[in-house]
Amino acid sequence: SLKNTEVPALTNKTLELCPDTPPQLVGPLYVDFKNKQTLDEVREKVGSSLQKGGRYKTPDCISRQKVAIIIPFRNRHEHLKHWLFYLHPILMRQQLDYGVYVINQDGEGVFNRAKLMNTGYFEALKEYDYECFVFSDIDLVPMDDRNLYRCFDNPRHLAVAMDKFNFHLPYKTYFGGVSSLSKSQFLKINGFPNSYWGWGGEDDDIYKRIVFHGMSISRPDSVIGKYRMIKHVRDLHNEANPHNPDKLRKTHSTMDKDGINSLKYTVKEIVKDVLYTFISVDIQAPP
Ligand code: UD2
Ligand code: MN
Repeated sequence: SLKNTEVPALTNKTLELCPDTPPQLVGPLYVDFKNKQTLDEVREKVGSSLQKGGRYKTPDCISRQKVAIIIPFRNRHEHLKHWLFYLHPILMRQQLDYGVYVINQDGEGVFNRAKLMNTGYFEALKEYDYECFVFSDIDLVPMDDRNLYRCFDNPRHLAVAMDKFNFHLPYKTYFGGVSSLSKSQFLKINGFPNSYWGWGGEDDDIYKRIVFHGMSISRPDSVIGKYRMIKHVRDLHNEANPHNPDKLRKTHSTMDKDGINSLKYTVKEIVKDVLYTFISVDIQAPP
């Protein structure tokens, strides 16, 4: 061991693969959304460890996976600030090689969460050889850093115990909130549906795609899987869509033609903040 006056020799030591359980995790976390800090203060706090565009690679070891975090987004800047404040330190402790992609729906048309997530998958892959994709709502913060933002042998549902559902799964097949799929799992199900405009149903469609393609859902336990959701009202232009339940009855016949193989959008702008990559996209939303 080194005495505290000794300087470690600058060896060109080769890094080893990161341990399966990251050693810096602390477990349960205190989470609330009362703090009034600005985005600049968040930049000061965590920005110095990041590369432009919200990219990070642990210096301690070779990360086990390259992970793109994909966030469907429009007009939730206050939530984004909280998310960045909490998530960056957690993801760093998890020793990931990751990037944060905020996929902003351009214009005022009807919102489409699943299509934005497909778009994020595609855009992230243009930047880096990501092998794992974590899809997260902007308003969900994990309450335990042992909930690993990486991929597993089966598609993973991470948000299993949310405060808004009394820290329980609302139903057994629920797949909303936060999930992770490896590149091959995502491709196997042809990505997500593009046709669910407005609120509801798209998460159940994704669940069915997974099951219909012979996979099952992996989940953390309900202690590690606790989440807080920032309280909010339903956004404008994201009303519950009464056609979505009908769509859901047809997943089996539509899934192989509606998905990443039929995705169409145009990129309007890409902005690289230190904390995230912000990609504005026109997804041809109905007015
Ligand atoms: C639930 C699910 C969500 C999704 C949705 C149905 C939870 C915690 N989450 O969310 O995963 O299945 O139902 O579509 O139960 N967003 C914007 N701007 C908008 C509208 C939506 O940024 O104008 C994004 C944002 O990331 C948000 C997400 O879409 O967190 C889901 O929308 P929500 O939070 O309004 O819906 P919620 O909480 O009922
Ligand atoms: Mn929400």
